[in-house]
Amino acid sequence: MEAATLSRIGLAGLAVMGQNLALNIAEKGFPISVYNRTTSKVDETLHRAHTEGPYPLTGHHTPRDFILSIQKPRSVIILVKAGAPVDQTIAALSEHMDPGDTIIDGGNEWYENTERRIVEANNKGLLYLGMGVSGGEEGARNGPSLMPGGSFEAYNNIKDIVEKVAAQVDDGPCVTYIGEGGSGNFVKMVHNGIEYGDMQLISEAYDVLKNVGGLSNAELAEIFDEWNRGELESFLIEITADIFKVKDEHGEGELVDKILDKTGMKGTGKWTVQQAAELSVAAPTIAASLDCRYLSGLKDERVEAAKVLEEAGLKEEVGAVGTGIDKKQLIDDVRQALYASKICSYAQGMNLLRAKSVEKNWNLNFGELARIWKGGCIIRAVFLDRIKKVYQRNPNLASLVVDPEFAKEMVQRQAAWRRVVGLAVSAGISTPGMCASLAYFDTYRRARLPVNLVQAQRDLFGAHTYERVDRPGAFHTEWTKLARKSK
Ligand code: NBP
Repeated sequence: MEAATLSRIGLAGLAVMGQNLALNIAEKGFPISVYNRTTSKVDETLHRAHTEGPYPLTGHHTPRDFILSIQKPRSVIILVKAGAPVDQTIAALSEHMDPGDTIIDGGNEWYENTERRIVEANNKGLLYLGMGVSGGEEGARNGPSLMPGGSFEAYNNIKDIVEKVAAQVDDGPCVTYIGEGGSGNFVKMVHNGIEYGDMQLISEAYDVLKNVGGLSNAELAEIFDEWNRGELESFLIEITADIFKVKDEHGEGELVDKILDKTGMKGTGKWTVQQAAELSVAAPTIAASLDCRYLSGLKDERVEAAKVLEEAGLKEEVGAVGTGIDKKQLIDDVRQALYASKICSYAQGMNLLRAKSVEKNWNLNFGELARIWKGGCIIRAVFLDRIKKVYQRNPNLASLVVDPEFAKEMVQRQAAWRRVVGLAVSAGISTPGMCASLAYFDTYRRARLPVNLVQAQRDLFGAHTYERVDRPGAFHTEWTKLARKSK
């Protein structure tokens, strides 16, 4: 093949993400070769490149033809289902690749798989990147947030491409070299954990406004539209407003009320919580959102529990609380509670990233991470610009909670935050995310906690020793003997 006809880059795996990212890359003027195990998807992508373009995209039906159609050193993005399909795709493609070529896995991959594959690729002289891609179908097509980690040399080979295809915000493209090893996948995983937290908090705000405040879907749409013009401005608030406006084409009212209350999930939220536990980082808001997804899955059990507890005498308190409510005040309180809860949730996510960065020596730049999340991805929000500036001012900040500006905002909002949580608790409306955030705030900000008692208990039954507040050293006391002697 003539060098002039070779593509600049290749992409294998043409489901939702791959197809749209390939078209995005081609649209930006980078000739691209595409391949998929099931070849009908290759033809589908070619058709789209022709009708939406024409764009410089060529389709290939065998791994060999695909690889040989790319200019050297070759860069090949893989967007297939995470896990074994990635290994199988790498095996099929790498057979035809040469030393110096690069494999870029754009899937939601477990970071340790990426670290294993980096070593395997290096053994063949290949370079490797694990690149988190966020923004779903729309982001992939028009500008995602990209989180590439692994070989810096490989990153430099594709820097011009990813900087063009990523979402663009006021301070640059939503992509940066994240760090070595599996850091790109890890950062994407925590991004998803934060996304779980955001979605949970928004659903709680909806629950309180609907079931305590009595707001209709039309009113909710209006409120979320209004919130999207203020400090909460974000993709998730914007799409939530849209959701409330969609009518049910099969019946009365809005579609949102007809959706079964059972959430799906693909595992990145669970990994985030597992990693938080591994690293001894408290992430209660993210964990609460995961637990809520698990509980939502128990639909039949919940329906049964509602019956059993009603028979046991539990009364639905919601209506009773709803009658004496100042709607305007409630809406404003919920907005403030949501914002303050969100700060705590992001504090947890960023602290998890910091702990991992220290453990792995990744040297993550938190200001840059917040910046590349400002556009393209699901958690994109105006608020991330604030987080970026906070970490630019102080890269070693212990927690977002103690940044002077965020601290002030939380203090200003705490009365509203406590009112919402209190009201929800008395109405029997569970707000596990808001409660977890508030408890996190109240635990973190207290100079003294009641765990002196826990330490005493541990020392009593396990001789684990304790430290004292007034003198150094480890102490053990014969608690039971002393307590019973003093009787
Ligand atoms: P899927 O995760 O649904 O995977 C489908 C693709 O994997 C198809 O191209 C399929 O080929 C290929 N594949 C499978 Br399945 N097994 C294979 C094997 N053994 N060998 C070769 N190819 C195989 O696609 P997606 O939803 O586009 O997501 C791709 C990646 O991006 C995933 O890691 C996902 O978690 C991540 N992601 C998705 C989103 C989203 O919004 N969907 C957002 C962000 C990240 P076939 O056509 O021959 O079956």
